[in-house]
Amino acid sequence: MPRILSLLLAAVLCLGSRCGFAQQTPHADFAVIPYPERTMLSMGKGFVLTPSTVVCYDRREAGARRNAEFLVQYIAERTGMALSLTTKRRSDDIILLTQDLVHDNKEAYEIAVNHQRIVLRGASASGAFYAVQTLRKALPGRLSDRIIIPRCTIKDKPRFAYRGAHLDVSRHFFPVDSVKTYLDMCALHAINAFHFHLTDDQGWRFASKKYPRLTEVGSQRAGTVIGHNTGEYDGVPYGGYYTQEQLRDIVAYAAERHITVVPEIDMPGHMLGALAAYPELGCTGGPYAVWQQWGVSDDVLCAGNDKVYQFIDDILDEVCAIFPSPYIHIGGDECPKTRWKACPKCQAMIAREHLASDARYSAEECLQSHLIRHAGAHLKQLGRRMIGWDEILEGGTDEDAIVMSWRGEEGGIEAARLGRDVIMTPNTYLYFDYYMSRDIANEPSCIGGYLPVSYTYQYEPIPEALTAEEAGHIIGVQANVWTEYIAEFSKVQYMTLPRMAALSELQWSNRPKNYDGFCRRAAALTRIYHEQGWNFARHIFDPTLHFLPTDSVGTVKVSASTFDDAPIHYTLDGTMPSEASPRMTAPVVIDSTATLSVVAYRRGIASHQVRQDFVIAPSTGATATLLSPPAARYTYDGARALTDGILGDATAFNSGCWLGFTEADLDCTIDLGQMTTFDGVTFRTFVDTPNWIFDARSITVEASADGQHFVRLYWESAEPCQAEEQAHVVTHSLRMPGHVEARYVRLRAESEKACPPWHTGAGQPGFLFVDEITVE
Ligand code: TNX
Repeated sequence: MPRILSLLLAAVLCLGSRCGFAQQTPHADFAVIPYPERTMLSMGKGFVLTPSTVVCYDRREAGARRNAEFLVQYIAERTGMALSLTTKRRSDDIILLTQDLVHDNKEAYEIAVNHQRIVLRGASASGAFYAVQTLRKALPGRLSDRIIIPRCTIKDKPRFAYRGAHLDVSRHFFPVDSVKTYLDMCALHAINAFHFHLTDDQGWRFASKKYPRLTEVGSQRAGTVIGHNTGEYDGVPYGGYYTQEQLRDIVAYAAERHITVVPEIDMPGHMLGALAAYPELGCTGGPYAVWQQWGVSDDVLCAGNDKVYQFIDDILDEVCAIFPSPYIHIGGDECPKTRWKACPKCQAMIAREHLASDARYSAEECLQSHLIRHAGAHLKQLGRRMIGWDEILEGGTDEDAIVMSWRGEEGGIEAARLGRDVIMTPNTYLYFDYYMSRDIANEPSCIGGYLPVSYTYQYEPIPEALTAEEAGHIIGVQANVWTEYIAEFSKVQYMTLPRMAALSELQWSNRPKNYDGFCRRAAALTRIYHEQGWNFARHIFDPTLHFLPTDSVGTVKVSASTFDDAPIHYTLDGTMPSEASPRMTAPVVIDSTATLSVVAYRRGIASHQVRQDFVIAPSTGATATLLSPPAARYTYDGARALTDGILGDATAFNSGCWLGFTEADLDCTIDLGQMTTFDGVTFRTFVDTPNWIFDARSITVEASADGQHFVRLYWESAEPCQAEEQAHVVTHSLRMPGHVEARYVRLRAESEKACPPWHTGAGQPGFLFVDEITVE
């Protein structure tokens, strides 16, 4: 990569001097997002783009004219030059679009630049479209009537065939123009599938001719909850829907940008929008209301009622008539079985269809799979394939169902092993409704979580656990934008950009990762965001903290960097660093409780302030070793989190600070480095029973001088949890029987193996979330 850059620079400088241009002549840079597979720069003159350059296409090639129009538009937006469009070839001063690349991947393209012409050659209209996007992104983004395009050849193709971005228009509604802007955002990032989440508990947005009340009643709610399900409502009626004509317009707009609109009708849960309109579709008959709060409702479609199956068929017929997508999403997520267990019709259906429980699945889970299979079979008759969230695995799935793995990667792994095609969209990396900074006080309010751009960028969509054959079932990658806490489209953009750039790299590029290089390219891409008037987050410009192994227990060692080596200044008292504050040129060692604050300055302009509290105990920085692993999706950087001086925050279990154990226990040994006297051990747990997270059922502490022979110092046990407990932190301060001298401390905390009978997960394993163990 540095070699390519320096070559590029050399080529450009050489070009500049040969042609006698001043060095400031703006030049294109093909280090774009997604990063092209191969870029070969050559010596010699490049192409000089001027207003006399023409864009030429072949009128016999379908979609060619539209591609050419896009290119003319982009060049005008990025440079101010208005080029003309032609079908007449000439030998000089021309950008030629063709679709005659011979390649087995229809989205592949090549770009060849010499001093006479630029040829954008796609293996199809889509391939040519991606060539156009690459050239667009390579342009310098500066008003100019002379731009040098370096002489080069680019060969590129996508890694994954399905490259998705999702938008929830139910929780909040976004008008057609916003949806089109979202499609423009997708196009810029070479995304080819728009997952349109059209229905949910909070509003039905798809106008049905056969069931008009779905929008008359189901698209409107009486108000919206204030904050995080506070029980207070704003009382402001809210609603909206798309007519079939508008939906067709969206489909056409997407198609011009080589994007398939994949509609989702979420069933059998998340259906209050429909139930409010047609209460006879529910188990109790209602009355129901379009939901004003967030979460998972117990009221779902009645799976024992033939009318419901008819409703599903009818709606899918209408959906398929509007959306030509080969895939249709039927949801399938988060469907509580409470109503079905008590519903005579559902129970009769279970009996009639012999949907008995087995070792793995309950009868109600089999009933869910019965309903989902019905939808899948109907879609098949219509020549379409069904996509569902990973819950469709419960009770079994049909062979051609496509599974979207959202609860981490586990569902995707299971599905691939079963031979099902999979789209990876794990919430741990690809939920753009999660916070992208830890400094949530200075962020617009979000649903929770912690998902900085770097997490998304680091994600590898093919799990290591899969064989090559199983890996072949991972057909794509997608990110989701749920909008419970996103009421304005500008906030959709803020949450999405530039995380979408990281997504785009995962979806398209197969090159080795380099986060700093990514940030440099993303910074260039933000100029297009800016030109387009799109709101975007600026965290990539902030310093990144690096937590280094410490040289002495009782301290932490931290460094900070930016992708462009902008100077970083810091303070240790939590105040905003100014350019007069010390510069962080080497790692800082912190030996007492402090707040580190770092800021990057560029031409006098400060980045955000990145702050980190450290609570230093005598054992901070000691090596922690886990004897049983946390759940893969709650492992993050592993055991080091337990002694890093950073306390898990009290707002969310999935903020990246807390290690989450399920089926396994916390079993951790801390090496204090030398014989140490102590009389207390403290550790913290995060309890949040609605999210299946319980406190420890028993705690054991042992100590050892040699790491081999341990002596038990402490033991306690606790009863099962009696009632719902909202998110909170419990600090377990354990007093040892006296002063102990040891080098190794082993702490075990047993997780809840069976959720208590009153809990929705009764009998199934719960979670234990732990952070920061100290020995003092
Ligand atoms: C889970 S992802 C949901 C959505 C929520 C989302 C919030 C999925 C299939 N279900 O209904 O909006 O979490 O992050």
